[in-house]
Amino acid sequence: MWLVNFTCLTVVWTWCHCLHAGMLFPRESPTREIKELNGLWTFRADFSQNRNAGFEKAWFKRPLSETGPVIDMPVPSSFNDVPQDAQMRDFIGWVWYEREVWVPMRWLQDQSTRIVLRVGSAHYYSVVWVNGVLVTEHEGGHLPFEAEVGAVIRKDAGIPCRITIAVNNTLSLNTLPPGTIQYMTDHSKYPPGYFVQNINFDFFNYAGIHRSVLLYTTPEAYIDDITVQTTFLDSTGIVNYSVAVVGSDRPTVKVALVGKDGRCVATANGTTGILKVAEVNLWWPYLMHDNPGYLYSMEVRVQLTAESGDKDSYALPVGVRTVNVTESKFLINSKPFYFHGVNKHEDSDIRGKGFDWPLIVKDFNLLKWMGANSFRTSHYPYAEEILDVADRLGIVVIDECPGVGIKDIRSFDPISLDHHLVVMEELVRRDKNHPSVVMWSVANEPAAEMPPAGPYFKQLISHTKSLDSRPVTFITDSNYSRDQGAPYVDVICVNSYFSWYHDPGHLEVISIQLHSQFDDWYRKYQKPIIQSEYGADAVPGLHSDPPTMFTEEYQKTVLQNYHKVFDQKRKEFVVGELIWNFADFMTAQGITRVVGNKKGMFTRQRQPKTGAFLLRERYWRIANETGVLPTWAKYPCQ
Ligand code: GCB
Repeated sequence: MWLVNFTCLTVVWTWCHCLHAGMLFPRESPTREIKELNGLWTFRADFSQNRNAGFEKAWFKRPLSETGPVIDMPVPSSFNDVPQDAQMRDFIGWVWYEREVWVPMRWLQDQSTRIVLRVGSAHYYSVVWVNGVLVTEHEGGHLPFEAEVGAVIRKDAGIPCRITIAVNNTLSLNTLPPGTIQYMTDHSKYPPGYFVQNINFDFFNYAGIHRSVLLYTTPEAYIDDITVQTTFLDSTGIVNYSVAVVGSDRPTVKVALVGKDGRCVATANGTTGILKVAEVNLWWPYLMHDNPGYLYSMEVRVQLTAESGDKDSYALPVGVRTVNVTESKFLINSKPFYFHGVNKHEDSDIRGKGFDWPLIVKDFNLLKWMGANSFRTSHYPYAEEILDVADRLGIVVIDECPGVGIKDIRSFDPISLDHHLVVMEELVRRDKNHPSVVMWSVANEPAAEMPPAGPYFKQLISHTKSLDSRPVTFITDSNYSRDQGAPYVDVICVNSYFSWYHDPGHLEVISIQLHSQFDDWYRKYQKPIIQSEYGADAVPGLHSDPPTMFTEEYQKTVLQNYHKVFDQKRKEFVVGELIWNFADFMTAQGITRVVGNKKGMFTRQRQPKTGAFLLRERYWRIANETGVLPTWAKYPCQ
C-alpha cells in the first residue's frame, strides 16, 4: 500500500552510512561543535491522490519552492495545529520539510572533521536527503537518528547545503504504535479514495519534526559510545564504565570523574575500567535527601598515542545509585522508594508534541510544587533534554517505549516483534546512562489475553533484560486474568478506572474493587505493584455537589477513594501511585472526549484543577512521612 510502503525506499548506501552503534547525546566539548538548525523550515504536504508525488517527481532534487507551493513550518513542532486548516490537522501521508544552511568553512576544510546530521525525533517514518543525496531513513517517532554527511556536503562546498526531510505519519499493523488505514468504498457515503487512519490509543497522532535538528562535529577518531553502571559499598561509590572508540585501533582512553565542586575524585585509563569514589555523594530522588540529583561529570578523553594531545573528549553526567526490587519493595540505594508521581504526555497548544523549553521547565516546576517524585513517560520516550533535567532534579522516571494500542492479533506477528526489539534497543542505547531512569516499560495495555501475546512478551522482556540490568515492566489493565506478560516482569504495573469506565458514577465501589485488584495480583505473583494509572475526567470549572461525573468534585472524590486504599496497601506491597494524568491532553475526536482527555490535574495550559491541590497535600504528606525529607522542603513552606 502506498501510504506505508516504506521499505521500497531502502537503497544500498554508497558513501554515507547510518549509525547503528553509539547514540551519545550531542554535547559541545573542546573537540566537538554543534550547529542547531531549528527555526522556520520550508514545508509542503503531499496531497496527491496516492500521496507519492514527492517521490515520483523527486522533490528532494531541487529546492522545494521550485516544485510547488510551500509554507513556513517551525521546527521543532508538530505540523498539525500550525496552519489554519482542518485538512492539515488531520493529514495522513508524506509531508516535506526543507532548510538551507551554511556549514562553517573550517568544518569543510578540515577533512578529518566528521560532520553528523542528527534529528532528535520525527514522527513516524523519515527519509533524509542532503543536497539531493539520500543519507538516511528511520522508522519510529520519539527516538533520535543520525547520518554522517561530511562527504556529501564537501562535494558541493561553496553553496549552502540543502537538507530535505520527508516524514510520513501513517500507522500500520506493524508500526509502534500500530494503526490501520481503512478505505471507505461505499460511494453513496464517501467520496472516491476516501480513507481514515484508525488507532487504538488515546492521544492525538501528532506528527512532524518534533525535536531539534542539529549538525555536529567529531574528530575522525571519536568516542562513539559510553556505558556506565554504578553501585556502592559502604561509603565508596563504584562506576563501571566502557568506552567505544571508532576510527582508531588502539586508542589511549583517559577517564576522570569530577565532583560538583570541580574536584577530580577518581581516574582510570583504558576502554573499560572501574572508578572508585571515596565518600561518594549518591544520586538520590527528590524529597528523599538533602541533596537530590547529585551528578558527577565523567570526562572521557581519547588520544591516538599516550603522548599526543586530545583527539576527542566528551563529558557525561553520572549519578551513582542502585536500583533493586524485592517481593514487596522497590529499592533505590537500598532504601524503599515509593513512587508518588504522575503520568505525562508531550503535549501542548499549537506545538502539539514539539519540543519546547518553557513548557518543560514549567512542568518540572509544577512537579516540584506538587511534591511529585516521579513520572512515567506514557506512552513513548520523551526528549533526552527532559531526562537530563530529571537527572539534575532527582525526579525518578519509568521509561516507556511506544508499544501502546497493541490490540489487534495481527500485530503480534514476527515483523512487529522484530521492530519492537529494535525500538527497545534504540531506547536503552539512548537512555541507559540516565540515573533518573529506574525501570523500562515495554508496552501499555496490550491485548495480553490473546494467545500470541505470551511468547511475544516473553521474548521482548527477556531481550530488554539482556540489554540492561534495570527492572522491566509492562503496563496492564486491572483484569489479572489477562496477564500474559506479568510472569516475566519485575514490577506489576496496573491501570484501573473504577467508577469511571467500570461502574460509572458509583464512587462507593472503588474501595472494594481496588482491594480485590491488589490482592488478586499479589496473591498470584508476589511482586511489588504500582498503580500506574487511575483518575477521572474533569472539565475545568464544572462543579456539582454531590459529585457527578466530569465535575472537579467527582475527580477529587475518585482520587480520595483510591488514596484510602493506597494508604493501607503501601504498608504491604504497593510501591507507587501515578495519577492519570498530569495535564489535559489532545486526543482524536470522539464521543467520549470533549476537546481531548480531561483527566489532567492541570489544564492543558497548566492551570490547577481542584485535584491538583488534593494531590499536592497528599504527596508532601507522604514525603514527610518517610522521615528523610530535607528541612528546606517541608510543605507548605516553600
Ligand atoms: C488508559 C490508557 C491511557 C488513556 C486512559 C484514559 O488506560 O493507558 O492512554 O488516556 O486510559 O483516560 O482512558
